[in-house]
Amino acid sequence: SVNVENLSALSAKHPKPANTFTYGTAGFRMNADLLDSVIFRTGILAALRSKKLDGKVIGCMITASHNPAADNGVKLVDPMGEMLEGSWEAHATALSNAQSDEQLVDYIHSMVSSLKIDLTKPANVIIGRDTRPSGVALVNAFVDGLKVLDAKSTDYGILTTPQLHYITRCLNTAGTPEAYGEPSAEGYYKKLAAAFKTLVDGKTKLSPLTLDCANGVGAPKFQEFLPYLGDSLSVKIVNDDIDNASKLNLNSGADYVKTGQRAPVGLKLTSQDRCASFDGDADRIVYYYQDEDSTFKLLDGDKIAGLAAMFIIDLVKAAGIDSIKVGVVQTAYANGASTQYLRNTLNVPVSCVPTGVKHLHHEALKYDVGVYFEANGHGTVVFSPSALKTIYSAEGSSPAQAVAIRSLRALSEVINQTVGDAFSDLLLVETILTQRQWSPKVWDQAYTDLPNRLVKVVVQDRSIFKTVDAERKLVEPAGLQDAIDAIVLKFRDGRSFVRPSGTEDVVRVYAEAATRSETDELAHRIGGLVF
Ligand code: NG1
Ligand code: ZN
Repeated sequence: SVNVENLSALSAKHPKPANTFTYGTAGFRMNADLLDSVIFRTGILAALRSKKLDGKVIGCMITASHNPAADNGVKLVDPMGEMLEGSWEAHATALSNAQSDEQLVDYIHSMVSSLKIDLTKPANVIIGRDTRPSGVALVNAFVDGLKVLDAKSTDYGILTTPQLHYITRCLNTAGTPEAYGEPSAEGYYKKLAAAFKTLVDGKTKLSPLTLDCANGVGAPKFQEFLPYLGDSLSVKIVNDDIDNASKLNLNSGADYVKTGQRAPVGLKLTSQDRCASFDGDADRIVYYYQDEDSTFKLLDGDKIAGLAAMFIIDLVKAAGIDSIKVGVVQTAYANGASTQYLRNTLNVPVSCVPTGVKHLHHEALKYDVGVYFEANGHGTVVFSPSALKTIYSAEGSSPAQAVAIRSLRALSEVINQTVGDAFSDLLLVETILTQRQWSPKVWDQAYTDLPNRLVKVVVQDRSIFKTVDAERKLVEPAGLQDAIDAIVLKFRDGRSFVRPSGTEDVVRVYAEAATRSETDELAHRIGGLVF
């Protein structure tokens, strides 16, 4: 059983405030001042998780992604680089809310017995954090949590979220046939750069990409990455001021660009220039450019998914291995025009799942090659073991087939298969645009987005909103969905849904329709129903 004296001594350093906490879609995330006890207790949970999995390495990332500089957060990563198993989220929540050391010990013991955790097993945990100043103290709180159960920890310092996922998987697969790479940031750079160079080898280089790093961890890390890419890619980094903490995500970054459908500060858009924005922990990316008539054009996660699916389908055909079936996974926030394009033009199966990467990732694993993206730019591509086997054993019966097979192999290496990764997704998009010699405008021509609007509505209690059908329909409060349906019917190409956010204390209203003004009116009217 747990050494209670040891626990009490450590716990006394991390007293719990009166607040109630929830481990949500993105782990725990809130103002950093509230996080000390939560992160200490998440350390205890990480140690339990590792012991449960026979000492496998568990990852811990301290970040609040696109949220303001004053926030921070924590999420745990399972051994293969995936999000913490869903059923453990409730344990995280319960531990964080225990009112006393006694309750804490009781809960740990109840987990030990119900989950059959052998406390004598070793525990190994690795830690990464973004550039937030609050990160250092929170790492210390987490390490204190690990000490409760004598877990071994390695602090990797500042990393992007996807790098932490990558390293976790590398450590757990080392020396096995599934070995994923060298477990370090350097190993990550080498792997991605080598694959990218293979993919663009012999092709005419594109004009430079302007990259907004949201004054976050993506800036120093992409800078660190550039030498590995050599002259295969030219990138001009903007918004790279990580020394002024308050500038993090401020009027910049993927979330700002996607939500506001406008360019970030610190970046001058000129006609046809290719630009991209990372979010604060570099797991999301969106592209954009300015049209001849000076309109801002967004190439979001849906556009990236369409581009990637198109390219992979062509490549699989060119390689002569079209037994490999490609599928795409979206959420309800995907633009209706993108779903139409995927289904009707590319003829790929499309699934819709609830918000949250774990749902998308899980569903994507059902395809040979599963492309998944949230509209906000978080996503990746996963290759099933059997698809990888086919790709690595195929030889091709013509030089053209051999070239396509080589590209597919490199593509599976350039893509971070553990989680959505802005660096890796950037290289994926740059690969496709280079191979096709496409401008962003040509990419954009695949389909035209329906005008859309996403609004936040502050309500008294968002827990009364209950959804079904991948969050597209409300079952509670009673009658509300009928009222929504009646309004939507009146709008051409109208679609709207309402769901409680999993990360903020708001209800989100999404609307799309044939024109901008109809969309705005639809969003306004549905918002009025909720309020
Ligand atoms: P919530 O707050 O549950 O809508 C938001 C994003 C998700 C996802 C999570 C995790 C939207 C509409 N929602 O979830 O896509 O990224 O945060 O960060 O963008
Ligand atoms: Zn993020």
